[in-house]
Amino acid sequence: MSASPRLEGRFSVLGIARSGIAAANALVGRGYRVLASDLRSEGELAGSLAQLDSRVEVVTGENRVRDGDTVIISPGVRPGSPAHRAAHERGRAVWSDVELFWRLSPAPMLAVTGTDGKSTTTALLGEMATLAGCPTFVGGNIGVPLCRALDYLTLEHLVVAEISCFQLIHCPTLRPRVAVYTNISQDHIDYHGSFEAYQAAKRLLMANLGPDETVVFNALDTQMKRWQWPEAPSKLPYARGDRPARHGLWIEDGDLIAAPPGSEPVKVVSTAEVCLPGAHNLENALAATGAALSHGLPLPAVRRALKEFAGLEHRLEFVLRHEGVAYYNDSKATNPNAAVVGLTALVAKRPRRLVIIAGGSEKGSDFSEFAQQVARHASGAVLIGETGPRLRETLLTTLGERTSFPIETAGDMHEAVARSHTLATPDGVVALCPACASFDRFTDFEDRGRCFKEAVRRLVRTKMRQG
Ligand code: UMA
Repeated sequence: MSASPRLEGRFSVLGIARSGIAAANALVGRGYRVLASDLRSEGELAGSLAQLDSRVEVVTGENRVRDGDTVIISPGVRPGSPAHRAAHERGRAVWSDVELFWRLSPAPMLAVTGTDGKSTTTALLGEMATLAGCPTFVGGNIGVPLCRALDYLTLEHLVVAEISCFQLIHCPTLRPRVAVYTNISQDHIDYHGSFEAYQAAKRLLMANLGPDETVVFNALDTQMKRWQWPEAPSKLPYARGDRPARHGLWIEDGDLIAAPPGSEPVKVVSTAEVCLPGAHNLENALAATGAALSHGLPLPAVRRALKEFAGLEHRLEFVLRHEGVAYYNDSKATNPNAAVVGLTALVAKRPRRLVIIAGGSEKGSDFSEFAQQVARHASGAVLIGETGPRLRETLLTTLGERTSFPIETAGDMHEAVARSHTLATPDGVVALCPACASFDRFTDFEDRGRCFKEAVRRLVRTKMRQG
Protein backbone atom coordinates (compact mmCIF):
# COMPACT_ATOMS: atom_id res chain seq x y z
CA MET A 1 0.00 0.00 0.00
CA SER A 2 1.28 3.51 -0.75
CA ALA A 3 1.82 5.84 2.23
CA SER A 4 -1.22 8.02 2.87
CA PRO A 5 -0.67 11.75 2.44
CA ARG A 6 -0.40 13.63 5.73
CA LEU A 7 -3.29 15.94 6.57
CA GLU A 8 -2.89 18.96 8.82
CA GLY A 9 -4.36 19.71 12.22
CA ARG A 10 -7.33 18.39 14.17
CA PHE A 11 -10.79 17.37 13.02
CA SER A 12 -14.37 18.03 14.12
CA VAL A 13 -16.81 15.45 12.72
CA LEU A 14 -20.46 16.56 12.52
CA GLY A 15 -22.94 13.69 12.59
CA ILE A 16 -22.30 10.27 14.13
CA ALA A 17 -23.97 7.99 11.60
CA ARG A 18 -22.52 5.87 8.78
CA SER A 19 -20.31 8.50 7.09
CA GLY A 20 -19.26 10.29 10.30
CA ILE A 21 -18.30 7.06 12.09
CA ALA A 22 -16.19 5.81 9.17
CA ALA A 23 -14.47 9.21 8.79
CA ALA A 24 -13.76 9.60 12.51
CA ASN A 25 -12.37 6.05 12.80
CA ALA A 26 -10.15 6.51 9.74
CA LEU A 27 -8.76 9.74 11.17
CA VAL A 28 -7.98 8.52 14.70
CA GLY A 29 -6.48 5.39 13.15
CA ARG A 30 -3.99 7.70 11.42
CA GLY A 31 -3.16 9.50 14.63
CA TYR A 32 -5.30 12.63 14.31
CA ARG A 33 -7.27 14.17 17.17
CA VAL A 34 -10.97 13.92 16.43
CA LEU A 35 -14.04 15.36 18.14
CA ALA A 36 -17.31 13.85 16.86
CA SER A 37 -20.67 15.34 17.79
CA ASP A 38 -24.31 14.69 17.01
CA LEU A 39 -27.62 16.36 17.79
CA ARG A 40 -29.06 13.07 18.96
CA SER A 41 -28.82 12.03 22.60
CA GLU A 42 -26.44 9.41 23.94
CA GLY A 43 -29.33 6.98 24.29
CA GLU A 44 -30.46 7.49 20.71
CA LEU A 45 -26.89 7.08 19.50
CA ALA A 46 -26.11 3.93 21.48
CA GLY A 47 -25.72 1.68 18.41
CA SER A 48 -23.61 4.26 16.59
CA LEU A 49 -21.34 5.05 19.54
CA ALA A 50 -20.52 1.37 19.87
CA GLN A 51 -19.00 1.49 16.37
CA LEU A 52 -16.78 4.50 17.13
CA ASP A 53 -13.11 4.00 17.93
CA SER A 54 -12.60 4.70 21.65
CA ARG A 55 -9.96 7.35 20.82
CA VAL A 56 -12.65 9.61 19.27
CA GLU A 57 -13.79 12.34 21.66
CA VAL A 58 -17.61 12.39 21.66
CA VAL A 59 -20.23 15.09 22.32
CA THR A 60 -23.92 14.17 22.12
CA GLY A 61 -27.10 16.26 22.16
CA GLU A 62 -25.42 19.12 20.26
CA ASN A 63 -23.03 19.78 17.40
CA ARG A 64 -19.66 21.18 18.31
CA VAL A 65 -16.87 22.60 16.13
CA ARG A 66 -13.48 23.40 17.62
CA ASP A 67 -11.99 26.65 16.32
CA GLY A 68 -9.56 26.06 13.47
CA ASP A 69 -10.42 22.37 13.02
CA THR A 70 -11.04 20.83 9.62
CA VAL A 71 -14.71 19.90 9.74
CA ILE A 72 -15.98 16.63 8.27
CA ILE A 73 -19.65 17.36 7.73
CA SER A 74 -22.20 14.55 7.28
CA PRO A 75 -24.34 14.80 4.15
CA GLY A 76 -27.46 15.05 6.32
CA VAL A 77 -26.36 18.36 7.89
CA ARG A 78 -28.35 20.94 5.96
CA PRO A 79 -27.09 24.23 4.57
CA GLY A 80 -28.30 27.03 6.86
CA SER A 81 -28.59 24.77 9.92
CA PRO A 82 -26.71 25.87 13.08
CA ALA A 83 -24.21 23.03 12.60
CA HIS A 84 -23.57 24.01 8.98
CA ARG A 85 -23.08 27.67 9.95
CA ALA A 86 -20.71 26.76 12.80
CA ALA A 87 -18.67 24.59 10.45
CA HIS A 88 -18.15 27.41 7.99
CA GLU A 89 -17.60 30.09 10.64
CA ARG A 90 -15.19 28.20 12.89
CA GLY A 91 -13.59 25.50 10.75
CA ARG A 92 -10.39 26.00 8.75
CA ALA A 93 -12.01 23.93 5.97
CA VAL A 94 -15.27 22.01 5.56
CA TRP A 95 -15.09 18.65 3.80
CA SER A 96 -17.55 15.85 3.22
CA ASP A 97 -16.44 12.30 4.02
CA VAL A 98 -15.94 11.87 0.26
CA GLU A 99 -13.33 14.67 0.17
CA LEU A 100 -11.53 13.10 3.15
CA PHE A 101 -11.59 9.72 1.42
CA TRP A 102 -10.32 11.20 -1.82
CA ARG A 103 -7.35 12.78 -0.05
CA LEU A 104 -6.41 9.56 1.76
CA SER A 105 -7.22 6.84 -0.78
CA PRO A 106 -4.45 5.49 -3.03
CA ALA A 107 -6.93 3.90 -5.46
CA PRO A 108 -8.34 5.44 -8.66
CA MET A 109 -12.02 6.30 -8.58
CA LEU A 110 -14.88 6.07 -11.07
CA ALA A 111 -17.69 8.29 -9.75
CA VAL A 112 -21.39 8.32 -10.56
CA THR A 113 -23.87 11.09 -9.89
CA GLY A 114 -27.19 12.35 -11.29
CA THR A 115 -30.75 12.38 -10.00
CA ASP A 116 -31.92 8.83 -10.71
CA GLY A 117 -30.24 5.59 -11.60
CA LYS A 118 -27.07 6.41 -9.66
CA SER A 119 -27.10 3.36 -7.42
CA THR A 120 -27.97 0.90 -10.18
CA THR A 121 -25.31 2.38 -12.49
CA THR A 122 -22.75 2.31 -9.67
CA ALA A 123 -23.50 -1.30 -8.75
CA LEU A 124 -23.48 -2.43 -12.39
CA LEU A 125 -20.15 -0.68 -13.02
CA GLY A 126 -18.78 -2.29 -9.86
CA GLU A 127 -19.88 -5.67 -11.21
CA MET A 128 -18.10 -5.00 -14.52
CA ALA A 129 -14.87 -4.16 -12.65
CA THR A 130 -15.16 -7.21 -10.41
CA LEU A 131 -15.78 -9.53 -13.37
CA ALA A 132 -12.73 -7.97 -15.03
CA GLY A 133 -10.71 -9.35 -12.12
CA CYS A 134 -10.05 -5.95 -10.57
CA PRO A 135 -10.11 -5.71 -6.75
CA THR A 136 -13.10 -3.38 -6.51
CA PHE A 137 -14.70 -1.36 -3.74
CA VAL A 138 -18.23 -0.06 -4.35
CA GLY A 139 -19.41 2.62 -1.91
CA GLY A 140 -20.55 6.17 -1.23
CA ASN A 141 -24.16 7.32 -1.29
CA ILE A 142 -25.15 3.77 -2.26
CA GLY A 143 -25.04 3.03 1.48
CA VAL A 144 -21.45 2.04 2.30
CA PRO A 145 -19.37 4.99 3.53
CA LEU A 146 -16.19 5.33 1.47
CA CYS A 147 -13.87 5.88 4.45
CA ARG A 148 -14.71 2.39 5.72
CA ALA A 149 -12.40 0.96 3.01
CA LEU A 150 -9.38 3.18 3.70
CA ASP A 151 -7.57 0.58 5.77
CA TYR A 152 -7.23 -1.94 2.98
CA LEU A 153 -7.33 -0.05 -0.33
CA THR A 154 -4.18 -0.15 -2.50
CA LEU A 155 -3.14 1.39 -5.81
CA GLU A 156 -4.35 -1.78 -7.52
CA HIS A 157 -7.93 -1.35 -6.31
CA LEU A 158 -10.64 0.41 -8.25
CA VAL A 159 -13.16 2.49 -6.32
CA VAL A 160 -16.62 2.79 -7.85
CA ALA A 161 -18.45 5.51 -5.93
CA GLU A 162 -21.94 6.92 -5.98
CA ILE A 163 -21.67 10.59 -5.00
CA SER A 164 -24.66 12.72 -3.97
CA CYS A 165 -25.10 16.46 -4.31
CA PHE A 166 -25.02 16.69 -0.48
CA GLN A 167 -21.50 15.27 -0.59
CA LEU A 168 -20.35 17.23 -3.65
CA ILE A 169 -20.88 20.66 -2.12
CA HIS A 170 -18.03 19.90 0.28
CA CYS A 171 -15.59 18.25 -2.15
CA PRO A 172 -13.17 21.01 -3.23
CA THR A 173 -10.47 18.78 -4.77
CA LEU A 174 -12.29 15.61 -5.85
CA ARG A 175 -10.99 14.42 -9.23
CA PRO A 176 -12.23 10.98 -10.34
CA ARG A 177 -10.82 9.27 -13.45
CA VAL A 178 -14.33 9.04 -14.86
CA ALA A 179 -17.35 11.13 -13.85
CA VAL A 180 -20.73 9.71 -14.86
CA TYR A 181 -23.93 11.78 -15.07
CA THR A 182 -27.09 9.70 -15.35
CA ASN A 183 -29.78 12.40 -15.66
CA ILE A 184 -30.94 15.59 -13.96
CA SER A 185 -34.44 16.39 -12.72
CA GLN A 186 -35.82 18.36 -9.78
CA ASP A 187 -34.79 16.92 -6.42
CA HIS A 188 -33.65 18.13 -3.00
CA ILE A 189 -34.88 21.68 -3.67
CA ASP A 190 -35.54 22.08 0.08
CA TYR A 191 -31.82 21.42 0.69
CA HIS A 192 -30.26 23.51 -2.10
CA GLY A 193 -32.86 26.29 -2.33
CA SER A 194 -33.35 26.12 -6.12
CA PHE A 195 -33.07 23.78 -9.09
CA GLU A 196 -30.13 25.87 -10.34
CA ALA A 197 -28.25 25.43 -7.05
CA TYR A 198 -28.93 21.66 -7.18
CA GLN A 199 -27.50 21.47 -10.70
CA ALA A 200 -24.51 23.60 -9.70
CA ALA A 201 -23.80 21.09 -6.91
CA LYS A 202 -23.99 18.21 -9.39
CA ARG A 203 -21.58 19.94 -11.77
CA LEU A 204 -18.93 20.00 -9.02
CA LEU A 205 -18.11 16.35 -9.81
CA MET A 206 -16.30 17.51 -12.95
CA ALA A 207 -14.92 20.79 -11.55
CA ASN A 208 -11.33 19.51 -11.27
CA LEU A 209 -11.14 17.14 -14.23
CA GLY A 210 -8.20 17.41 -16.63
CA PRO A 211 -7.39 16.00 -20.09
CA ASP A 212 -6.71 12.50 -18.71
CA GLU A 213 -10.21 12.23 -17.28
CA THR A 214 -13.56 11.52 -18.93
CA VAL A 215 -17.13 12.67 -18.41
CA VAL A 216 -19.78 10.12 -19.43
CA PHE A 217 -23.22 11.72 -19.73
CA ASN A 218 -26.74 11.25 -21.00
CA ALA A 219 -26.86 13.23 -24.26
CA LEU A 220 -30.68 13.27 -24.34
CA ASP A 221 -31.14 14.78 -20.88
CA THR A 222 -33.06 18.07 -21.15
CA GLN A 223 -31.16 19.85 -18.40
CA MET A 224 -27.69 18.63 -19.32
CA LYS A 225 -28.21 19.78 -22.92
CA ARG A 226 -28.10 23.32 -21.51
CA TRP A 227 -24.95 22.85 -19.45
CA GLN A 228 -21.61 24.48 -20.19
CA TRP A 229 -19.15 21.57 -20.22
CA PRO A 230 -15.56 22.04 -19.06
CA GLU A 231 -12.98 22.08 -21.86
CA ALA A 232 -10.38 19.73 -20.44
CA PRO A 233 -11.88 16.25 -19.92
CA SER A 234 -12.86 13.87 -22.75
CA LYS A 235 -16.61 13.66 -23.29
CA LEU A 236 -18.39 10.37 -23.89
CA PRO A 237 -22.11 10.99 -24.46
CA TYR A 238 -24.65 8.17 -24.54
CA ALA A 239 -28.20 8.08 -25.87
CA ARG A 240 -31.07 5.62 -25.66
CA GLY A 241 -31.56 6.29 -29.37
CA ASP A 242 -29.44 7.56 -32.26
CA ARG A 243 -25.66 7.88 -32.18
CA PRO A 244 -25.00 11.07 -30.18
CA ALA A 245 -21.45 11.79 -31.40
CA ARG A 246 -18.50 10.16 -33.19
CA HIS A 247 -17.38 8.77 -29.83
CA GLY A 248 -20.23 7.68 -27.62
CA LEU A 249 -22.76 4.91 -26.94
CA TRP A 250 -26.19 4.36 -28.43
CA ILE A 251 -28.91 1.84 -29.37
CA GLU A 252 -29.17 0.67 -32.99
CA ASP A 253 -31.50 -2.04 -34.31
CA GLY A 254 -31.95 -3.45 -30.82
CA ASP A 255 -28.23 -3.53 -30.05
CA LEU A 256 -26.21 -1.55 -27.53
CA ILE A 257 -23.29 -0.06 -29.50
CA ALA A 258 -20.18 1.58 -28.07
CA ALA A 259 -17.56 3.71 -29.81
CA PRO A 260 -15.20 4.91 -27.07
CA PRO A 261 -12.31 7.18 -28.11
CA GLY A 262 -9.83 5.34 -30.30
CA SER A 263 -12.27 2.55 -31.20
CA GLU A 264 -14.58 1.80 -34.09
CA PRO A 265 -18.23 1.08 -33.14
CA VAL A 266 -18.66 -2.34 -31.56
CA LYS A 267 -21.80 -4.23 -30.55
CA VAL A 268 -21.71 -4.77 -26.79
CA VAL A 269 -24.90 -6.81 -26.32
CA SER A 270 -28.42 -6.86 -27.74
CA THR A 271 -30.85 -4.91 -25.57
CA ALA A 272 -32.83 -8.15 -25.02
CA GLU A 273 -29.75 -9.60 -23.33
CA VAL A 274 -29.58 -6.81 -20.71
CA CYS A 275 -30.74 -8.46 -17.51
CA LEU A 276 -32.01 -5.28 -15.78
CA PRO A 277 -35.75 -4.73 -16.36
CA GLY A 278 -37.35 -1.60 -17.86
CA ALA A 279 -36.42 0.84 -20.62
CA HIS A 280 -34.89 3.31 -18.16
CA ASN A 281 -32.34 0.68 -17.15
CA LEU A 282 -30.98 0.68 -20.71
CA GLU A 283 -29.75 4.20 -19.91
CA ASN A 284 -28.05 2.91 -16.77
CA ALA A 285 -26.53 0.10 -18.86
CA LEU A 286 -25.20 2.64 -21.40
CA ALA A 287 -23.78 4.83 -18.62
CA ALA A 288 -21.99 1.97 -16.85
CA THR A 289 -20.68 0.56 -20.15
CA GLY A 290 -19.35 4.00 -21.14
CA ALA A 291 -17.52 4.39 -17.83
CA ALA A 292 -16.13 0.85 -17.91
CA LEU A 293 -14.80 1.12 -21.46
CA SER A 294 -13.39 4.62 -20.81
CA HIS A 295 -11.39 3.14 -17.98
CA GLY A 296 -10.17 0.30 -20.17
CA LEU A 297 -12.14 -2.55 -18.60
CA PRO A 298 -12.33 -5.48 -21.05
CA LEU A 299 -15.41 -5.96 -23.20
CA PRO A 300 -16.08 -9.60 -22.16
CA ALA A 301 -16.44 -8.54 -18.49
CA VAL A 302 -18.71 -5.65 -19.47
CA ARG A 303 -20.87 -8.00 -21.56
CA ARG A 304 -21.13 -10.58 -18.80
CA ALA A 305 -22.14 -8.00 -16.18
CA LEU A 306 -24.85 -6.60 -18.48
CA LYS A 307 -26.22 -10.10 -19.03
CA GLU A 308 -26.10 -11.17 -15.37
CA PHE A 309 -26.65 -8.15 -13.13
CA ALA A 310 -30.29 -8.31 -12.01
CA GLY A 311 -30.54 -5.08 -10.01
CA LEU A 312 -30.55 -3.85 -6.44
CA GLU A 313 -32.86 -4.20 -3.48
CA HIS A 314 -35.53 -1.45 -3.29
CA ARG A 315 -35.35 -0.63 -7.03
CA LEU A 316 -38.31 -2.21 -8.82
CA GLU A 317 -37.67 -5.23 -6.64
CA PHE A 318 -40.18 -8.05 -7.09
CA VAL A 319 -41.36 -9.16 -3.62
CA LEU A 320 -43.92 -11.92 -4.17
CA ARG A 321 -47.21 -12.75 -5.85
CA HIS A 322 -50.31 -13.39 -3.75
CA GLU A 323 -53.82 -14.19 -5.00
CA GLY A 324 -52.58 -13.17 -8.46
CA VAL A 325 -51.35 -9.75 -7.32
CA ALA A 326 -47.63 -9.04 -7.87
CA TYR A 327 -45.93 -6.85 -5.27
CA TYR A 328 -43.00 -4.57 -6.17
CA ASN A 329 -40.80 -2.52 -3.86
CA ASP A 330 -39.51 0.70 -5.50
CA SER A 331 -38.72 2.48 -2.22
CA LYS A 332 -35.63 4.08 -3.80
CA ALA A 333 -38.00 6.20 -5.94
CA THR A 334 -37.55 9.10 -3.53
CA ASN A 335 -38.59 11.82 -6.01
CA PRO A 336 -41.49 12.15 -8.47
CA ASN A 337 -39.34 11.59 -11.55
CA ALA A 338 -37.93 8.30 -10.26
CA ALA A 339 -41.43 7.16 -9.30
CA VAL A 340 -42.74 7.93 -12.81
CA VAL A 341 -39.88 5.92 -14.35
CA GLY A 342 -40.71 2.99 -12.06
CA LEU A 343 -44.42 3.01 -12.63
CA THR A 344 -43.95 3.35 -16.40
CA ALA A 345 -41.76 0.23 -16.36
CA LEU A 346 -44.35 -1.63 -14.25
CA VAL A 347 -47.34 -0.79 -16.44
CA ALA A 348 -45.57 -1.52 -19.72
CA LYS A 349 -46.88 -5.10 -19.54
CA ARG A 350 -50.07 -4.56 -17.52
CA PRO A 351 -51.66 -1.15 -18.15
CA ARG A 352 -54.29 0.14 -15.74
CA ARG A 353 -53.83 -2.70 -13.27
CA LEU A 354 -51.42 -0.95 -10.94
CA VAL A 355 -52.21 0.27 -7.43
CA ILE A 356 -49.51 2.52 -6.06
CA ILE A 357 -48.55 3.37 -2.51
CA ALA A 358 -47.10 6.89 -2.54
CA GLY A 359 -46.09 9.64 -0.14
CA GLY A 360 -43.44 10.34 2.46
CA SER A 361 -41.51 13.29 3.81
CA GLU A 362 -41.89 16.77 2.34
CA LYS A 363 -39.02 18.18 0.27
CA GLY A 364 -40.88 20.70 -1.86
CA SER A 365 -41.24 18.53 -4.99
CA ASP A 366 -43.70 19.36 -7.74
CA PHE A 367 -46.12 16.39 -8.01
CA SER A 368 -48.09 17.51 -11.07
CA GLU A 369 -46.35 15.29 -13.67
CA PHE A 370 -46.34 12.35 -11.23
CA ALA A 371 -50.09 12.81 -10.62
CA GLN A 372 -50.73 12.88 -14.37
CA GLN A 373 -48.86 9.62 -14.86
CA VAL A 374 -50.65 7.99 -11.92
CA ALA A 375 -54.02 9.11 -13.32
CA ARG A 376 -53.04 7.79 -16.75
CA HIS A 377 -51.48 4.45 -15.81
CA ALA A 378 -52.70 3.36 -12.39
CA SER A 379 -56.03 2.01 -11.23
CA GLY A 380 -55.83 3.31 -7.66
CA ALA A 381 -53.61 4.99 -5.08
CA VAL A 382 -53.04 4.62 -1.37
CA LEU A 383 -51.33 7.64 0.17
CA ILE A 384 -49.09 7.66 3.22
CA GLY A 385 -46.93 10.06 5.20
CA GLU A 386 -46.41 13.80 5.51
CA THR A 387 -47.04 14.51 1.81
CA GLY A 388 -50.20 12.35 1.68
CA PRO A 389 -52.62 15.34 1.84
CA ARG A 390 -50.72 17.37 -0.79
CA LEU A 391 -50.49 14.35 -3.10
CA ARG A 392 -54.22 13.77 -2.65
CA GLU A 393 -55.02 17.37 -3.62
CA THR A 394 -52.78 17.19 -6.71
CA LEU A 395 -54.30 13.86 -7.76
CA LEU A 396 -57.87 15.12 -7.29
CA THR A 397 -57.12 18.21 -9.41
CA THR A 398 -55.56 16.04 -12.11
CA LEU A 399 -58.41 13.51 -12.12
CA GLY A 400 -61.09 16.22 -12.37
CA GLU A 401 -64.34 14.49 -13.29
CA ARG A 402 -62.91 10.96 -12.90
CA THR A 403 -64.35 10.50 -9.44
CA SER A 404 -64.34 6.70 -9.76
CA PHE A 405 -60.52 6.56 -9.36
CA PRO A 406 -59.98 5.28 -5.80
CA ILE A 407 -57.65 7.34 -3.60
CA GLU A 408 -57.26 6.12 -0.04
CA THR A 409 -55.14 7.25 2.89
CA ALA A 410 -53.36 4.90 5.29
CA GLY A 411 -51.86 5.57 8.71
CA ASP A 412 -48.99 3.12 8.34
CA MET A 413 -47.40 0.70 5.88
CA HIS A 414 -49.36 -2.35 7.05
CA GLU A 415 -52.64 -0.53 6.52
CA ALA A 416 -51.39 0.77 3.14
CA VAL A 417 -50.57 -2.76 1.94
CA ALA A 418 -53.89 -4.17 3.19
CA ARG A 419 -55.86 -1.38 1.47
CA SER A 420 -53.88 -1.78 -1.77
CA HIS A 421 -54.56 -5.50 -1.84
CA THR A 422 -58.28 -4.80 -1.60
CA LEU A 423 -58.09 -2.29 -4.46
CA ALA A 424 -55.95 -4.52 -6.71
CA THR A 425 -57.48 -6.73 -9.38
CA PRO A 426 -56.39 -10.38 -9.57
CA ASP A 427 -53.43 -10.36 -12.05
CA GLY A 428 -52.74 -6.75 -11.03
CA VAL A 429 -49.70 -5.08 -9.45
CA VAL A 430 -49.24 -3.30 -6.13
CA ALA A 431 -46.11 -1.15 -5.95
CA LEU A 432 -44.51 1.07 -3.36
CA CYS A 433 -43.71 4.07 -5.63
CA PRO A 434 -43.33 6.77 -2.95
CA ALA A 435 -42.11 9.75 -5.06
CA CYS A 436 -40.91 11.17 -1.74
CA ALA A 437 -38.11 10.71 0.77
CA SER A 438 -38.76 8.49 3.76
CA PHE A 439 -37.56 10.52 6.72
CA ASP A 440 -41.05 11.33 8.13
CA ARG A 441 -41.58 7.75 9.35
CA PHE A 442 -38.46 5.73 8.55
CA THR A 443 -34.70 5.88 9.03
CA ASP A 444 -34.18 5.88 5.26
CA PHE A 445 -35.55 4.39 2.02
CA GLU A 446 -34.06 1.00 2.91
CA ASP A 447 -35.92 0.93 6.22
CA ARG A 448 -39.13 1.91 4.35
CA GLY A 449 -38.56 -0.79 1.70
CA ARG A 450 -37.98 -3.46 4.34
CA CYS A 451 -41.12 -2.33 6.18
CA PHE A 452 -43.12 -2.62 2.93
CA LYS A 453 -41.83 -6.13 2.28
CA GLU A 454 -42.60 -7.17 5.85
CA ALA A 455 -46.12 -5.75 5.53
CA VAL A 456 -46.63 -7.74 2.32
CA ARG A 457 -45.41 -10.94 3.98
CA ARG A 458 -47.62 -10.29 6.99
CA LEU A 459 -50.64 -9.82 4.74
CA VAL A 460 -49.93 -13.17 3.09
CA ARG A 461 -49.49 -14.91 6.48
CA THR A 462 -52.77 -13.43 7.77
CA LYS A 463 -54.68 -14.43 4.62
CA MET A 464 -53.25 -17.96 4.77
CA ARG A 465 -54.27 -18.32 8.42
CA GLN A 466 -57.76 -17.15 7.49
CA GLY A 467 -57.72 -19.97 4.91
N1 UMA B 1 -27.06 15.37 12.40
C1 UMA B 1 -26.47 16.31 13.23
N2 UMA B 1 -26.71 17.63 12.97
C2 UMA B 1 -27.49 18.05 11.94
C3 UMA B 1 -28.08 17.08 11.10
C4 UMA B 1 -27.83 15.74 11.35
O1 UMA B 1 -25.77 15.98 14.18
O2 UMA B 1 -27.66 19.27 11.76
C5 UMA B 1 -26.78 13.96 12.67
C6 UMA B 1 -28.02 13.08 12.79
O3 UMA B 1 -28.55 13.07 14.09
C7 UMA B 1 -27.47 11.71 12.39
C8 UMA B 1 -26.38 12.06 11.41
O4 UMA B 1 -26.07 13.44 11.54
O5 UMA B 1 -26.93 11.00 13.45
C9 UMA B 1 -26.98 11.82 10.01
O6 UMA B 1 -26.02 11.82 9.14
P1 UMA B 1 -26.38 11.47 7.62
O7 UMA B 1 -27.80 11.79 7.32
O8 UMA B 1 -25.38 12.09 6.76
O9 UMA B 1 -26.35 9.87 7.66
P2 UMA B 1 -25.29 8.77 7.18
O10 UMA B 1 -25.74 7.50 7.80
O11 UMA B 1 -23.90 9.21 7.40
O12 UMA B 1 -25.65 8.64 5.64
C10 UMA B 1 -24.95 9.36 4.64
C11 UMA B 1 -25.95 9.61 3.51
N3 UMA B 1 -27.10 10.34 4.04
C12 UMA B 1 -27.62 11.42 3.43
O13 UMA B 1 -27.20 11.83 2.39
C13 UMA B 1 -28.79 12.09 4.09
C14 UMA B 1 -26.41 8.28 2.93
O14 UMA B 1 -27.23 8.53 1.79
C15 UMA B 1 -25.21 7.47 2.48
O15 UMA B 1 -25.62 6.20 2.00
C16 UMA B 1 -24.24 7.28 3.66
O16 UMA B 1 -23.87 8.59 4.17
C17 UMA B 1 -22.96 6.55 3.26
O17 UMA B 1 -22.20 7.30 2.34
C18 UMA B 1 -28.64 8.29 1.99
C19 UMA B 1 -29.46 9.36 1.30
O18 UMA B 1 -30.62 9.52 1.62
C20 UMA B 1 -29.00 6.95 1.37
N4 UMA B 1 -28.90 10.08 0.33
C21 UMA B 1 -29.62 11.09 -0.43
C22 UMA B 1 -30.34 10.46 -1.61
O19 UMA B 1 -29.90 9.39 -2.07
O20 UMA B 1 -31.31 11.08 -2.10
C23 UMA B 1 -28.64 12.11 -0.98
